[in-house]
Amino acid sequence: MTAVRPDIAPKQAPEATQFPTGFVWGAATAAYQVEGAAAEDGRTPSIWDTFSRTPGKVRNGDTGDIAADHYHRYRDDVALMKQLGLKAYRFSISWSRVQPTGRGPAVERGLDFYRKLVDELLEAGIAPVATLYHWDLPQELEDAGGWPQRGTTDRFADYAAIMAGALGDRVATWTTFNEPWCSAFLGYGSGVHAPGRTEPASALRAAHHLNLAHGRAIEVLRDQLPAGAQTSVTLNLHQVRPLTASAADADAARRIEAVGNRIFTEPMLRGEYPEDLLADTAHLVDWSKLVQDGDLAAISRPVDILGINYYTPTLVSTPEKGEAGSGNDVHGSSAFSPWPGSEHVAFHLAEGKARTAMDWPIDPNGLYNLLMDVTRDHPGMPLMVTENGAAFDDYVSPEGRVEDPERIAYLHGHLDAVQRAVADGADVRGYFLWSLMDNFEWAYGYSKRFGTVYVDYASQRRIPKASAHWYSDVIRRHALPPADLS
Ligand code: IFM
Repeated sequence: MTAVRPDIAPKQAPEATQFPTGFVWGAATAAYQVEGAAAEDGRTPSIWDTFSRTPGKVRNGDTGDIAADHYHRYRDDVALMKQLGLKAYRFSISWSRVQPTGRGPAVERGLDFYRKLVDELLEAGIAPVATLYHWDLPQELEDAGGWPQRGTTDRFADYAAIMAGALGDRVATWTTFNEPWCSAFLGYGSGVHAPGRTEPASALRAAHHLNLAHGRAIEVLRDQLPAGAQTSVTLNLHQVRPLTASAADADAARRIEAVGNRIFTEPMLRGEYPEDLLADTAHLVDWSKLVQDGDLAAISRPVDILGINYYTPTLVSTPEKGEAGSGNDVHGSSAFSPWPGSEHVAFHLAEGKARTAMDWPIDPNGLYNLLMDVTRDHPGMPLMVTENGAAFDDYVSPEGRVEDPERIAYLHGHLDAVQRAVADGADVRGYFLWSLMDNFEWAYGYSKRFGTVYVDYASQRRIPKASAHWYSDVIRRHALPPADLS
């Protein structure tokens, strides 16, 4: 046996840093984006069915009628998730599938789909993470006034109770809303999302009612779920940066932070609306009437986890003299601003950075900064990256493969940012890649592919992209591979 001299250690790759013990590895989807089966088993239209059927609203006139046909193919999809080694699957529930009119008794066939999906996941050793609302309000509730109407919060609390009753025994992690900013401000402000209304005051009213509905649902979930269950909300917090060091640009950043982030985080996590937000928007709504006694106590019921979705930073400035606001806002183009009270702020895309197919600059430091900012502002808050990923113009090679090195680089950079934030004190509990598979990208229809699994929509064949194999390897290692292997 050859003795190894202590001063000459065998050559080894440096130990890769492990993610924390218990760190959850997942992928996410949303009901309208993947399920299809839009008119099956009692499901009725949601605002997205109506919106996507409205000429000119969605690219190519695409709809979610069939989408990735997950409703019929969920067994194969779960098998694929298992094969990739996913530990958790974040999906959303289609409200109008389980409660078609948004009120009254539930439809068992609708509930059965989610029961079967969850059972399949549990059988495969994959933890289900259920989101109650990912933008698809039953159309009947929009017809009755939608989120700007306070009564919609009662409907949501009832719906939360139905779902807790149906799945509470088998789903351990619940999220009330996904990105309520988009529901309020893209849905009722700029109108680039369903229901397509362009009413700044309604957008603010919607934001308050989404907050209230969140708090009321947390109360219901807490009452009905077993003690160990975790509750959460997912916010697309904007990583806002001023374009220059000028005082005017700093004020533009403050305004966008207020109506983009603090309008949700402050009432939810501190039980108050920010004074500067109330002042910036006082000409649009009378907050003293909108926010009723007891609302803030309800909204601030504690959550166990704060979900954070991040894609790209938000770069803002005050407009040059004579220039209108808006500019290169990444949230789609509209003559109407999604920023009530701050319509004059100008938006920019950072120069000198690679971009995704959405034209969004790639900036992993934005995720690091966001996680650190939230940790600074809300110390001790457990965080979960509930969405992160990128669209690229993927295609199938003649050999039947989908090579997506840009997505691998994107994921590597952002997971590295998560690791740096954890090392610097952020309590990040997990990461969900957006998205498990290509799907209906809202106003962009099927023109943008965010999946780590390619979907050939004509045949509904699934092809794991190179990034899916890479992600699978990360999960197996519980660490990032060396950069030159990725
Ligand atoms: O596809 C969406 C998802 O539904 C919500 N967050 C952003 C994703 C990419 O735009």
